[in-house]
Amino acid sequence: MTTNQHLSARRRQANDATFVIIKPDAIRRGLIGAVLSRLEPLQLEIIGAKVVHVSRELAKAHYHHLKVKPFFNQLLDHLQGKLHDTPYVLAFVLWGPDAIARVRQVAGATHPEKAEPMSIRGSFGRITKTGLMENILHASTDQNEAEREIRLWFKSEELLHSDVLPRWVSVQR
Ligand code: IDP
Ligand code: MG
Repeated sequence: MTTNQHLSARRRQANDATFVIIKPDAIRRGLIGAVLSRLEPLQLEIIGAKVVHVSRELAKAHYHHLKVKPFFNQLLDHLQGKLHDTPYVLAFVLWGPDAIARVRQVAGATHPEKAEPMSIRGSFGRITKTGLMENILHASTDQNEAEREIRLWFKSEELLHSDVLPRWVSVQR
């Protein structure tokens, strides 16, 4: 094995890909730049980025694990931008060392009032009177979720250097 092959093998082991959405509440409030500037110091690579008009089907598939919850329909409306008059979200795949856990840490806890104050959700998130969590962004929680979400939202040809990602990205579709 050459030194370069050794290095790329180590990169493969140490890095993971995570999926992030800047939600409609953040877009409506002009917080795209603020969110990205909190993520940028992690020095992850943006290997996928796009504007997505979220269909009901995509919203349902994304949040399928919450379909029994009383707030499910509101959650779908939220992701579709219906509650903020914002007909799109920004979706990203970020790649790098320990990306999933580090992005979750910077994002903060789900409930904005319980999130660490310096986190993105702790800094900018809020709960509305109707119980809507305007928590600014979505970020994958673990490798299985990241895999499922990246497959759901991105085609492999929309991702940069998918050869360094796990095999599931390059074989999809
Ligand atoms: P996460 O976004 O931190 O991963 P999940 O439990 O996966 O949290 O929930 C997905 C989204 O559903 C949350 O980001 C939030 O928008 C919404 N949500 C979760 N729990 C509640 C709740 O108790 N009330 C209202 N909305 C909720
Ligand atoms: Mg989640």
